Amino acid sequence: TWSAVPAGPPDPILGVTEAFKADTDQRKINLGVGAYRDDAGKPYVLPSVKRAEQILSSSVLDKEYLPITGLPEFTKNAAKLAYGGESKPLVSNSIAVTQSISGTGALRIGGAFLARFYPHTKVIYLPVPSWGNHTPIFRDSGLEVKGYRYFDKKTVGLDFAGLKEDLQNAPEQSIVLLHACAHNPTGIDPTPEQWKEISDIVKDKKLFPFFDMAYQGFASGSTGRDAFAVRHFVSQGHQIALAQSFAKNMGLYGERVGAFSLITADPEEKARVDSQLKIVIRPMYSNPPLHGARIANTILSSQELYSQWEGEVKGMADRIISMRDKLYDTLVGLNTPGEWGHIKSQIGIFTGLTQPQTKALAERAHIYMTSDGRISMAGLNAKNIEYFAESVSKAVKG
Ligand code: PLP
Ligand code: TYF
Repeated sequence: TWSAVPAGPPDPILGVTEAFKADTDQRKINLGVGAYRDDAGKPYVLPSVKRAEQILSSSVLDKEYLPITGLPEFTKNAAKLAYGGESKPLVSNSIAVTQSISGTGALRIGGAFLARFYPHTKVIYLPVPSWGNHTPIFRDSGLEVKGYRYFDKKTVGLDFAGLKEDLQNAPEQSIVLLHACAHNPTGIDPTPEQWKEISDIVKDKKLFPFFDMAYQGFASGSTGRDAFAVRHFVSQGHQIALAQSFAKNMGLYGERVGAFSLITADPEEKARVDSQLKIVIRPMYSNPPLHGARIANTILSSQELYSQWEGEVKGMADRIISMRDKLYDTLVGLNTPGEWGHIKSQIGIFTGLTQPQTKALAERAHIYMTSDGRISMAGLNAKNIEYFAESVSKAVKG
């Protein structure tokens, strides 16, 4: 029956982990997947998450199905975290929000909703480059994917002129995907001033902004500061779509906790949109998982746990920043040819090396990263950073 099914390529990110696992060298380092590791290189379960789980396990809770759009307290609190408690559309009950299977599921619900109901176009513009899963998610949702310029190889920074030109030249009312903070894979974000200009172009051209916020808190260490772009757009009257993930900022990766929201004109429109979100979701997976949403909601709804969690997010962000400083200092200290300032100026988990270095590193030094040269800074720690820096230095010197 399946004789005509061709073998597909492995996932470019998760495939790196497979190669890493197969390597028996003691010094091996996995900088492929963007998952946080503590300073001992181990997966990190946040203490606030452990406390929330203790609270949940001592409560009498059933395992009944959630509603199609998830745990209502969780979605309310997730929206508050993203938009801020004072957000006008939030206060006026004009935000349609549903729980999702983490950020990926939120993007997929959004893609499917837009493909079905956005009246103006089926084209979505992604930054070049973008997270590798964006293109398949939106394509499988029924949208057509195009790109806008984002990364400037020459400056290892934002191609702001190219970005503006491409958005200005896009047909009016096109859909534009924006990484809210900690851009994956480049680690380069627009400045607040640049976000304001982007917001103006989006308004001028009547573009539809779809924000992907997978790293709220990871860029600056503050969830409020990292929501700047989202909140600025909303304050300017944009009716945005937003995909949120709690995988990274709560370390809830495998629990699959996320939210998708759409700003609508008023509560009556919100109710109609809500009803159609349910119709999109119901045949996909009926209703979302319970446990992770309970954990996230326990943290978001307790003042004490919330402040503890904010401290833990900052701790993760700060550890990554300290690794950036250490890597920069060590590379420069070893007189490594080239300009390494971007390691310190980039934001969030990821930093880019170049492709020939990637290959040399994997082959000679047992260091694994994606083939575009992206490294996950979270995989570096006090024990392996010098070996890593020395290996990069050697690879660059040739
Ligand atoms: N969006 C971006 C930019 C990401 O980097 C990721 C994961 O790394 C996601 C969305 C979705 O992740 P998840 O489905 O685990 O929340
Ligand atoms: O960019 C990353 O490393 C994360 C991890 O199907 C990831 O997105 C990779 C593949 C995937 C889900 C998460």
